[in-house]
Amino acid sequence: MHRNLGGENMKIVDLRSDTVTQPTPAMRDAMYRAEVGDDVYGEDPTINRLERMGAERMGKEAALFVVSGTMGNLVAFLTHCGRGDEVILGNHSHTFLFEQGGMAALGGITPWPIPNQPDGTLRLEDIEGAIREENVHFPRTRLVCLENTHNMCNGTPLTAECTAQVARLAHTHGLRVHLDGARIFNAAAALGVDARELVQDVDSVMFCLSKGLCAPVGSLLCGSADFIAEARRARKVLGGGMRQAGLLAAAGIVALEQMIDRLAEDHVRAKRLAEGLKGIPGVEVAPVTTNILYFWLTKEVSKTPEEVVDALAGRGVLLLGRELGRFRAVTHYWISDADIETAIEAVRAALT
Ligand code: TLP
Repeated sequence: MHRNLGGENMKIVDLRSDTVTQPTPAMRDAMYRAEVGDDVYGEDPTINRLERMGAERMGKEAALFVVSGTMGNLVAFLTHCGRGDEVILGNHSHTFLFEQGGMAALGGITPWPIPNQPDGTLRLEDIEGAIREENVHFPRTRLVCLENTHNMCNGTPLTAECTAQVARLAHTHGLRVHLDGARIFNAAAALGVDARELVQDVDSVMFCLSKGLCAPVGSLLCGSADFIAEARRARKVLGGGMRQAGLLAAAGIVALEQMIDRLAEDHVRAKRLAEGLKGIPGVEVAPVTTNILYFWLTKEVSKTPEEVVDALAGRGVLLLGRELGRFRAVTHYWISDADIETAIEAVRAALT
């Protein structure tokens, strides 16, 4: 991306998120040609195809196209739970921290946050301890929600075994499991497994097309045919019934066909960025396993995070500076090897 700053055409290295990704030329072409229809009548052939492909990729019976990851998670909560039900989730999960408490605000569902371990997992004892007994004073526990990869926990992927253990425990207690799999294909790439293995034990999974996969809009919620039929109602009441949105789904199809197999490249670049940053005095870097990298400054550095973010922006490098006291940089399709070197040098310069 280029931006015109004060007359100079500066290349911008945008590491704030993989949500900033522009659609690829193949996506724009597919959008232009997409066959469309009224999706509320189930008549958009491109959306129908994308939903079939998404379900197949997750090994589930059906899928629902929604505008965002936030909507996909909320639709899942509204479908699994009724008013007064409770959801057990991680205290650093996106669903708890960054979705406006939508489940409570719009669904009358209470979240019960339990500690996320540094690798994004939830301890089985903590889950078990949070499950409510039948008692007239208590809400009813209905659902456990996991996140893979875990955004705030260094983008760490959750293994299939870990997810299976949680699902076994939840199902034994008659609970369901929803997975916020916004970056599930990054998890699969990092672990070297098929994404189906990572989601086979959960009752529903949401994944995003509009992050590392570069589609401009959209996520897919996947689960059993019955679950998705109910979810379609929840999406509609939220105002998320779209009409000729096959224009958007067309880009999603390209995302699934062309953008998954290359995600490992983003992980390599994130690791190179980590290596480079580690060489800069005053910088500490968290372990990197996927495309999300966190770093922070040691006490010896006198600059505030805001000053550092501003200094970097002045050099054309954008990243987030206030993520629980850490900086976040996320690699994606539009970040090249050269951009990584630019970012490393910009951080070095910003700190001296
Ligand atoms: N995450 C965004 C911000 O909201 C923080 C980002 O830049 O990382 N689940 C996870 C794990 C996410 O990281 C996000 C977006 C969502 C859900 C929500 O997706 P959207 O933005 O499509 O609503």
